[in-house]
Amino acid sequence: MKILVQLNRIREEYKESLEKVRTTAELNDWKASYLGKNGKLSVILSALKELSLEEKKAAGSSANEIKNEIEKFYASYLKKLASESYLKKIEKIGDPTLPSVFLLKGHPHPLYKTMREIIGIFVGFGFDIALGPEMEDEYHNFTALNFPESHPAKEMQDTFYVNSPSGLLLRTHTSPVQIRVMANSSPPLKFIAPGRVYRHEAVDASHSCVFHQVEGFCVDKTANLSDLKSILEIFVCRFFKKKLKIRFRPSFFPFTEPSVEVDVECLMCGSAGCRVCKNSGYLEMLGAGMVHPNVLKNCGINPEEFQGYAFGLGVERFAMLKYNIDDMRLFYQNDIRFLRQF
Ligand code: FA5
Repeated sequence: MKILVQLNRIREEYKESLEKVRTTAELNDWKASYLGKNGKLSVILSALKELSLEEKKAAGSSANEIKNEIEKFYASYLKKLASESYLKKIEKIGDPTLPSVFLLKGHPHPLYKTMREIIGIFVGFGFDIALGPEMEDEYHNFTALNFPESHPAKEMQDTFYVNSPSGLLLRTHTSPVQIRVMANSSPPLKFIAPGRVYRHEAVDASHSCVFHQVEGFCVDKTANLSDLKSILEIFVCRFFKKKLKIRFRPSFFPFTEPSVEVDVECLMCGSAGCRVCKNSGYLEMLGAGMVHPNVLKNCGINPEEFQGYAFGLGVERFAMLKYNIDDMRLFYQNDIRFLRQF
């Protein structure tokens, strides 16, 4: 019987053709080529009606057997393909049932932490916060701050000029923010100005060419040197959470008169002398003084009526002393073994 021969051929062939199937789409095509509307088996099944009852019985049962086998193979192959594609995905992403890899959690940089702490203490003392640009002009960075034309800080060796003819430069300190605030508002004023500053100078354990300062200034009718001294003493005590030896040294800044430099005992060596404090037992932490009358005048404030104090502290130096870091360069090297300790 011709139909039985055809059925036998299908039976021999469908498993072989299944071996070539690689994807679900190919598997669907494979099934359709036998059981689809015009599939090989469907065509045979529709021709059964032409046969005698006996022949119909024999061919029909054989055709149904083949149909069931194809359905069974289809279902199990579909499962196999699905699990293969799952395994491929797993290979790509790794086994999700394994314990997770230890992921480092980020945290604030020690300088940022120090800056935040310093700001917090001064805000607690009633200081507002002002910000200024890092790219400044000569007027705000030097002239209005009473720097004489020939001051060495204005030399190219000390200042990074952005574009010399236009007089733009990277600010060498946060003091220009004093000018910007005083020129735009009237006393009483009590501000801090945190930020990054730049100096064209040699880098060593306690000097960087990019570092951070927090400027502070207070202008009103009575602000005086004694207020400045107590504010700084209380600040140092709060920041280090203990009373440290502080030294006020007479100094010079064009924008303050009188001027002082404030040193704090070196905790690195317990004041015995080390490379960080250059064997002096003290670390220079900030500059300060009473705002020079010329600076007030430059900002339209009458020095006969108002007076004020100002200071500018080095954030890196405070962080070094607090965390016992003997080299400032560690802050900028992004060595995870260092940063992880904070
Ligand atoms: C000034 O910059 C003044 N503008 C500070 C000031 C403000 C004085 C208001 C009076 C009134 P000085 O150059 O000393 O001053 O720097 C202030 C502090 O910044 C220093 O005490 C030190 O802590 C820090 N500092 C200075 N140079 C560097 C540097 N190269 N690297 C890191 N920190 C520095």
